Amino acid sequence: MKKPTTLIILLICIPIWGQTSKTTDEILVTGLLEKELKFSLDDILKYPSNTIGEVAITNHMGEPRGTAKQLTGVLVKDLLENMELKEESPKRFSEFYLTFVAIDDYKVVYSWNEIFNSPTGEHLFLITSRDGNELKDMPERILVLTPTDFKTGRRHIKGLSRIIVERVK
Ligand SMILES: Nc1nc2c(c(=O)[nH]1)N[C@H]1C(S)=C(S)[C@@H](COP(=O)(O)O)O[C@H]1N2
Ligand SMILES: [Mo]
Repeated sequence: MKKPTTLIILLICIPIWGQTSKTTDEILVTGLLEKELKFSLDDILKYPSNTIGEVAITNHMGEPRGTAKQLTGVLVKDLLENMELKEESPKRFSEFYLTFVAIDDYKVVYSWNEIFNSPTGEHLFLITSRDGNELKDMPERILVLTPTDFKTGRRHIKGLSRIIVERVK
């Protein structure tokens, strides 16, 4: 009886352990850019910090998944302020979109306009502290969150690893 019980516990625990251990320590910004950008945890902390407070995380059904507390964050648009798109005409910046890719390949798309030319950009954060943990101690790092979303879980990106800049065909 002992062995199967141990096996069952292991089978339950291994996937949970796997999910929570996928953190990242830097972000690479690549794609249709004049120059690639790279940000370490220390680089992120150099940008202006914003107090966010509490955000309820809801899944795609709108069901509560928990509350993220004591949040502070850096705006993605501040971080990417000096990003230079490979495009001469500002008019055509509207063709660009940024794919945020997590370490487990979870992906979320933001358009260039959404980030740099809409109220959403004022609420698109890289979280720099959560639940009393500073960035380097956050189990979800590097975490992206847009508190103004209706279903906040969808763009609650844990373990952000890359931002890929592309344009529509
Ligand atoms: N890296 C990564 N982030 C992710 C996901 C994922 O599979 N991988 N799932 C998303 C979905 S669909 C939801 S609803 C929320 C749930 O947040 P939680 O896992 O902290 O409860 O995380 C989001 N962030
Ligand atoms: Mo979800």
